[in-house]
Amino acid sequence: QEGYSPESIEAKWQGIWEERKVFHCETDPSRPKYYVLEMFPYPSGRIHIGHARVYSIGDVLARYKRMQGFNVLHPMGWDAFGMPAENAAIKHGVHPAGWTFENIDTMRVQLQRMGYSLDWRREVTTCVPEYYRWEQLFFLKFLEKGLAYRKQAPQNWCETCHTVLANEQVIDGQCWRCDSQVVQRDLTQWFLRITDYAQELLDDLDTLEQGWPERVVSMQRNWIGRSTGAYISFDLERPAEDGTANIRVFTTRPDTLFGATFMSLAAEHPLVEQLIKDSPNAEAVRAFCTKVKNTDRLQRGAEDQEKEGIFTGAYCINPLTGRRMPIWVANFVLMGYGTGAVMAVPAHDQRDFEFATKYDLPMQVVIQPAGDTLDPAAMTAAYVDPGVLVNSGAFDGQPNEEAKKAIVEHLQSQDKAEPAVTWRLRDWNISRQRYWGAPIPVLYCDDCGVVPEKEENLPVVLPLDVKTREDGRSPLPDYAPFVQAPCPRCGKPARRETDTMDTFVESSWYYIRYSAPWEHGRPFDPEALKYWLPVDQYIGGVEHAILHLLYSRFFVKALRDLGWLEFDEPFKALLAQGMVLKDGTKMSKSKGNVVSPDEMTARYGADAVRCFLLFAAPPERDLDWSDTGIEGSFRFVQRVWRLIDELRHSLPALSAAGSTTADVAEAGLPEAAELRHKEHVTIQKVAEDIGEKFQFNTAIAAVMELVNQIYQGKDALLASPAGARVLSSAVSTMLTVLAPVTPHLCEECWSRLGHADLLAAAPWPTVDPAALVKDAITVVVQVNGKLRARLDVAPDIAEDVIKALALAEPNVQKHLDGKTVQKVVYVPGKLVSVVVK
Ligand code: ANZ
Ligand code: ZN
Repeated sequence: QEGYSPESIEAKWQGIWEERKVFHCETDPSRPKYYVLEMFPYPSGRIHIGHARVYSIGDVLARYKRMQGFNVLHPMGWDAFGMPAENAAIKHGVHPAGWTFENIDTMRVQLQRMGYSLDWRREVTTCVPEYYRWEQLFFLKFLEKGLAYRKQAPQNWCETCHTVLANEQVIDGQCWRCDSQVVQRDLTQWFLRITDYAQELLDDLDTLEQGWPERVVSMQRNWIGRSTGAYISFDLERPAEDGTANIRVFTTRPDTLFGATFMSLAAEHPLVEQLIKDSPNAEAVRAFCTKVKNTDRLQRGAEDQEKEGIFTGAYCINPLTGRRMPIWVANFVLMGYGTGAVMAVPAHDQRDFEFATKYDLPMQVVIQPAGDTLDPAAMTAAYVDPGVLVNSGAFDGQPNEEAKKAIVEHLQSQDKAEPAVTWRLRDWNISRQRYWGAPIPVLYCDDCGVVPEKEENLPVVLPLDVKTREDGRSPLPDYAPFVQAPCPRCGKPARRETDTMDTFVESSWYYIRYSAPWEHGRPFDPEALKYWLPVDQYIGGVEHAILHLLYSRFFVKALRDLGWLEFDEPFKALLAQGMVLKDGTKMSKSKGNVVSPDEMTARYGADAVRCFLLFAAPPERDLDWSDTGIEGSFRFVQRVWRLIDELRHSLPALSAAGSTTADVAEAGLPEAAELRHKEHVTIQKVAEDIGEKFQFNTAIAAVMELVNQIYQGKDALLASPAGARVLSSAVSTMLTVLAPVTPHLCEECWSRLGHADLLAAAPWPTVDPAALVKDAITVVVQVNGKLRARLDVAPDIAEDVIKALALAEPNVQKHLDGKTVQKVVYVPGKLVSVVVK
């Protein structure tokens, strides 16, 4: 008897798999491909248990699909640029590059210890010039096409990180990385015109609904935020000093125009200064605007913020009622959306309602719910639902949806309105004032202005021989060997751009590079790309539901339009896995509840850890790490080990097809029929659970049941050669279907049973449909009265099903050849009779 020692068997099989290149894959259009990808890790130092979970999920799928005959691409790489490297470097006095590469080396070994079936030849590291040179090339192409541009705009600025943040990186007014308060600063930055693709990004979500979680699709829809409505012009009572004669608003509710009783402007609206020029109140208005500008944008957009405003002293005219509307500045109106001006309809918009109530502004009901009368004096909230128009002149009585169109058309004839669509999506600011990133390949020349670097001069290499600064500011602007470079156009001394790209640029296309990462002269090998892409199954955290996925989708569309590729969407299907918690809370160093995969693997082996991570919860759910849970998985793994240890000298060798119904009949034991039945039910269930439902937990549970049944039946079955064959088949099947979960254990057991082939490269077992039926009956098939086949079927099989099965039998087919079937009769439970001529 030999004890289970995961350390030695796991290392042994990892070595053999590597040596025999089992997980290497090649472009091969003659075979069906399957590309499974987990979001690549940031090389932060060590693999944590959350990584181990997502990579275990991906690995089960990869191994399963391989056994199903797919040519599987399962690669790994490193999202290696970014701020933590710089911060760690500052803290520990090391270079970001050194820190990053050391971490990568550590983490690679950790991943290898988990036994993931990865093609390591395809490893991609984003911080090396061989990688980022291509995104510099994409940038130049984008620039040429107007998809990249430079503009000055108020930006989210993090004082702690010394850099701008994309809107997506500001969470509740705070930096997503360091949680410090974000402030607004005017800066000139590089942008990618993702808004050019807003409509397509929205439309194509329909094609993703099948494979993506519903909530991710709807988060993307909201983020893109298409609104249909109209621009409407309001004449100023007195034209402003600079000649401005009207205010344009964007509204989604032109049907409420008769109820617009005042106007709200954003604090940044250029008209404000014009309107208050001669007002005695000018200083107070300016002070208010300054205060508002300094509160961050997200808070200003928030529903629950206290509404505040100030009257400018000026008026405009409602184009339908002809009434004067006081013009206010309001803190909840944003300059970056619509026109920065809002026609306020307090009876039907909640923010306007609160504002009007606070400042005692007039309210007019113009939409009435069917069969009811709203009393403005009694309203405690705006009425925002559909209804019919009232107090709206000629439009009275119209359903409000119809009135939207009618009112815009009416004003359109006077040039006072036009239908419009607006988007919440903003262009993507990719400039970062940080060192550890891919340089943006442009220069500034006194004579030529902004000049793109020449393609043949790429890559613009990030210098590694600089010292990072204590205060976190980028050392690049002060590093002459980098900054000083000749103008690519006129050759005179020019200055290089010292901003680097947002790291989300790297992660927007790494999955394409995996298809042929060794390409030197070009970013992609078109043939490899055509074969492997798009990704069939992407797996990662829901925290990337907006940022990374939207940017990647944009990149694919933009690269497609540049002629680099031919598909429209990067990820056909997406699985958003839950977190790993400890005692119901997130693991964190400060709580001291961090579970390290290394420690667990050292104690229980990678197989038990994988098994637990897959068994403890379905993938989308959060998983609670528990010591009793991992102990349980460890016991199961050992139970399998002991079973094989006990049986390995008594099990007969079998053909790949396993046991047969004849074996069951010959053994003549209920245990034989039951075990063979269980064996095949398990093959089917595990395939469904892994391949279709992603319920790895129930797949493992099914194998556990099979193991139990093997234990129960083994002694009786070993008593006869036919029984032993049934047992042997069930044991082999059990190891095969468990192999994606605990690959080393199964491989070792497999070889101890005398198999010479590798389980990692073995095919998935075939289900015998007859074995799925408990208590099968045998029905004979006759053609013109002669016995031609036997069918093992369920007693209650439907007549049309058994007739079809009978006709499909190869031997029946043979006797039908060239003849016409005249009659097929089923005598239930006994016979299918086919008459041919
Ligand atoms: C009048 C009105 C009446 C509105 C009503 C709504 C309800 P979505 O759907 O998100 O696109 N709005 C327009 N520009 C704005 C800005 N820069 N800052 C804040 N709010 C702004 O929202 C469109 C609505 O948001 C517009 O329709 C406008 O208010 C407001 F019963 O116009 B509405
Ligand atoms: Zn120049």
